[in-house]
Amino acid sequence: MILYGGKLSPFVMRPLLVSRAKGAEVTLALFEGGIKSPEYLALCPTGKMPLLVDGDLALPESQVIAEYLDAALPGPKMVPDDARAAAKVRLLVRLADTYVVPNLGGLFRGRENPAGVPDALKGMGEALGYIEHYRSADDEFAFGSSFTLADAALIPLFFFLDALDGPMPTKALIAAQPGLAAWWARAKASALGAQAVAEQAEGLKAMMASRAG
Ligand SMILES: N[C@@H](CCC(=O)N[C@@H](CS)C(=O)NCC(=O)O)C(=O)O
Repeated sequence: MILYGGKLSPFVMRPLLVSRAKGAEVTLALFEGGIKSPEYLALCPTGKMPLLVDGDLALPESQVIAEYLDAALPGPKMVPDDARAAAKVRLLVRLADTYVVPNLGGLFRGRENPAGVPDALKGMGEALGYIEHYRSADDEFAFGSSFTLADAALIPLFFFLDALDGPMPTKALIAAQPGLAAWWARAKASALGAQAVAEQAEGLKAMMASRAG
């Protein structure tokens, strides 16, 4: 199995985290020729990362890959068996993808489009509020007492909320949600979270250096 993509991408880090949490880290690689090459587009017409190749299966979309790895790899299950608990895990992921991701895009594009930043900040504050609403504040992990698909989705997105802070008050948005803030402090201090954050920070530094040069 090869997972194509770079570690800075929250969508690449999501399935990578799932594989690590299951104790069976997938091989990560950059696609030779890049994600806009005809060879890549033949496997993945969206031209986005990540792409998982497992034999004759070429699977795009981070959450689909994460669910596939959960089903295909040995190790602890990333979705609880209980139907209600499973729905809550999937809800947190869906809220992240539907509300956090688009606003993160707005914040990330802030340098080129500063006019879009206030709306993105407002939207991000609301998105974090939705997640706070559906979490139990005393849950150790995003949901419940073990690492799930929800942690795998949220950790690499929250990395950017820390990283973008300064010119934009993104840490304050987290602090406004006490349960989530406590989760994030625990998540980034955990072995899996600290590794992901360090790797994304390295990726961000490399991206900034390439933009500056
Ligand atoms: N919905 C996709 C989003 C993937 C995505 O947007 N990946 C970005 C990297 S963070 C990408 O490949 N962008 C390149 C492009 O759009 O040209 C997923 O969950 O996998």
